[in-house]
Amino acid sequence: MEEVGLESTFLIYRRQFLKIDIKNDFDLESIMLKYEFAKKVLETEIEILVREFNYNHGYTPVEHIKTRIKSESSIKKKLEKKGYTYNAENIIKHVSDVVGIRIVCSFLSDVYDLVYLIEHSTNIIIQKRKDYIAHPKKTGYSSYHLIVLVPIHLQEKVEFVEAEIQIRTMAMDFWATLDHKIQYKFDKEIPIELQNQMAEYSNIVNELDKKMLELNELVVKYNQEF
Ligand code: 0O2
Repeated sequence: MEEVGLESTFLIYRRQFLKIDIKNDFDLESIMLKYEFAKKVLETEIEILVREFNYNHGYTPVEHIKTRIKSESSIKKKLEKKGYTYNAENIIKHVSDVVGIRIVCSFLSDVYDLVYLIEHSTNIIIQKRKDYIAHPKKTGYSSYHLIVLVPIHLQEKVEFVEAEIQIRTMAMDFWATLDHKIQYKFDKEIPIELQNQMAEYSNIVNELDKKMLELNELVVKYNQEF
């Protein structure tokens, strides 16, 4: 008899669930509830991946994690910007970051370790990736984004809910947090000279990340030799 390993069992399980349509329920209250469930599932899944990594390597690649559900006003703003009215169907179709999780790491290499862990998770399905570290945005913004599907096990069915995972270093987080604050201070477009300054400072942040990574590699080497 052919032996079915745990890994292949999970793959079959995943393929079956993928046939389920997640976009068949357009009631606002119920979809917001599903986003709440997806947030909990994603938090737990990421925590398990990180703790398992820590157990296997004796090192945690994560400094801190923050999760949030996008506020109603931010969802409205995003839909308006894209030219859609605020309703459940448009939220599901056009807002991929109602559930957001931000993972902040110490070193650049940790960011890619986290991406690898998530890519190999049997529970999280990657839909889209945006590597703003290899290709920073014009603003100077750097981060690794994954748009994923998270399974939520309801009473009679399993549904897949979209979420955004942002993975970045502490230095990138420092820049992005201040940039976000500056953006909020302006109703209109940010003056071009400030935009240029922020873009220039992001280069400094990226250089610092590279230097800190090199320093960490030296620390590891030093510890191995002595
Ligand atoms: P908030 O308030 O942080 O949630 P999409 O989500 O793909 O439909 P978009 O805007 O093209 O739309 O996606 P993108 O560019 O990948 O950005 C998604 C999120 O990345 C943003 O969400 C921000 O959190 C962050 N981000 C992107 N660009 C910048 C930037 O220049 N500066 C800062 N500080 N953050 C950025 P929201 O919904 O725009 O904002």
